[in-house]
Amino acid sequence: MAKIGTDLNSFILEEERKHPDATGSLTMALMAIEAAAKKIASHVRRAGLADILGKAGTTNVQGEEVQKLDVISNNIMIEHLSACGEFFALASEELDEAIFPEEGKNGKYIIAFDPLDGSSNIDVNVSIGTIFSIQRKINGTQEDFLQEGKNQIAAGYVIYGSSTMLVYSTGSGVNGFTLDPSVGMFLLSHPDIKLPEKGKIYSLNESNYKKWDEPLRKYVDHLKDEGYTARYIGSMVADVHRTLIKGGMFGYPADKKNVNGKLRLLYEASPMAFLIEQAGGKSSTGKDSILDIKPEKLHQRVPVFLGSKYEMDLLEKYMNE
Ligand code: AHM
Ligand code: MG
Repeated sequence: MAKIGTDLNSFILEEERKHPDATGSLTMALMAIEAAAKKIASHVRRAGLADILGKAGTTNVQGEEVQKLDVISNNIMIEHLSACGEFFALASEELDEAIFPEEGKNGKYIIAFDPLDGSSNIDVNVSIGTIFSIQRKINGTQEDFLQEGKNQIAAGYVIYGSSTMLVYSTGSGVNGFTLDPSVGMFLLSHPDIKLPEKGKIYSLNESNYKKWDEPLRKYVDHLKDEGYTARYIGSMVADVHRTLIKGGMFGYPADKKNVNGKLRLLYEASPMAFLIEQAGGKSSTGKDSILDIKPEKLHQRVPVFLGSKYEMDLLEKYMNE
């Protein structure tokens, strides 16, 4: 196992060496994500100042147009992911359709991302994040994004919390790196993350309780009867990060109003399901693994449950009774 403190670039190169047939494409792709993450982190850290220096849609004291943080993050992702030349196509929560950068015309991969998830938390200084999912290019059309999550080549997120972390997997476990601001590098801080078999926390937006179906209500009541405690941040990245480390469950279910739930399959549910399963946990729609869903469209929504084995098995028992 790599040593704590190993920097992300060395770690990625070391992983590449384990695959003698690797061409270095994935390495370049991951390094582009890392560069974008550092830039977005520096903007997120100044978010409060943006209010003082000028709001979105206005000009700041330097007379520059002030952009919203999610627009800035989207532009940074597009700039770096395009320039690296490894991505044939990019899909973003912020774009209606996929884009095909000129520099990526020979790229082997495609990437779907949410540049800044949890945007309702920006104004109140609570953790937000960037989520990404890398798949292989097949035919070179937008349809290539409609592959099952289990085919992901890599997936991960960056959390802008009390520290900035990058957590990712290429299909052989999950590793977490913390940005050391003094050297500007991500350093391995959480090697080979594994969820406990059973946790103590449930995490859902319980204000929707009355809109949930009966089996889900009974399941949550069961967890409470077993003594579980509640944590819900309302930033998927932060809620999933806690679940990866402490176990328990996180969910954004379907309800009477949102029949497919709220979260998006390609750049929220699927990459997080990949990480949770790589870390020994389970993902579920309530019936099957999220990684087995065949997507039908780019911005499709899906009910999401992620967590430790015990809580997920119990959920499926209630949901399928
Ligand atoms: P966003 O992509 O508009 O930021 O919405 C996604 C976020 C997730 O981070 C979070 O899990 C969920 O929305 C919270 O929704 P709610 O406020 O309904 O609980
Ligand atoms: Mg989002």
